[in-house]
Amino acid sequence: MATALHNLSNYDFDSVPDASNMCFGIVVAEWNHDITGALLEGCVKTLEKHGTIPENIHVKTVPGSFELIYGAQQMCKNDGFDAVIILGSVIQGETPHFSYICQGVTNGIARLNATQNIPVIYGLLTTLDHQQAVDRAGGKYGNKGDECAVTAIKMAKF
Ligand code: RBF
Repeated sequence: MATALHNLSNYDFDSVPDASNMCFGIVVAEWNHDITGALLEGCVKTLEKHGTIPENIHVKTVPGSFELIYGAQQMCKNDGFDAVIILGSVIQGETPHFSYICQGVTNGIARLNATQNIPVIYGLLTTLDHQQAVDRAGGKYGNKGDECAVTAIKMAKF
């Protein structure tokens, strides 16, 4: 959890397996692109820090977070990937849409994890406002993209 006590970018480097032979698919939502762009940047940088070569990081975009489910499902069909990462940012608005999207994506990604053969890493920021998202996309609580990269490497090794 991203609290004042936990920075999403802090982790024990030596506890992360070597990722030089790993291949990843990343699906990024275009909604709130300032946030999702920062998540992607952190994610790619961290994968490369652990040895993944740029040619083995395959990025695709989808319009909004709801489409991350379909995007991830399509990527799961690629035998070459060791893990798939979804990156999105849902910010609460004035309609109940926020809850429906968050719940839909969460359930959809959970279902993929239970039914597909590769891990799908859940990089969805669900925040009450834009500042809370900025704080977790390279701001004062670190970058959720870094955390997702580390999780993807560990789950690929699993
Ligand atoms: N997609 C996001 O990734 N983040 C959002 O904060 C977000 N808010 C939305 C708010 C409303 C009122 C609507 C209609 C859509 C929103 N979407 C958002 C887009 C959604 O994930 C999806 O792309 C569209 O609903 C089309 O299926």
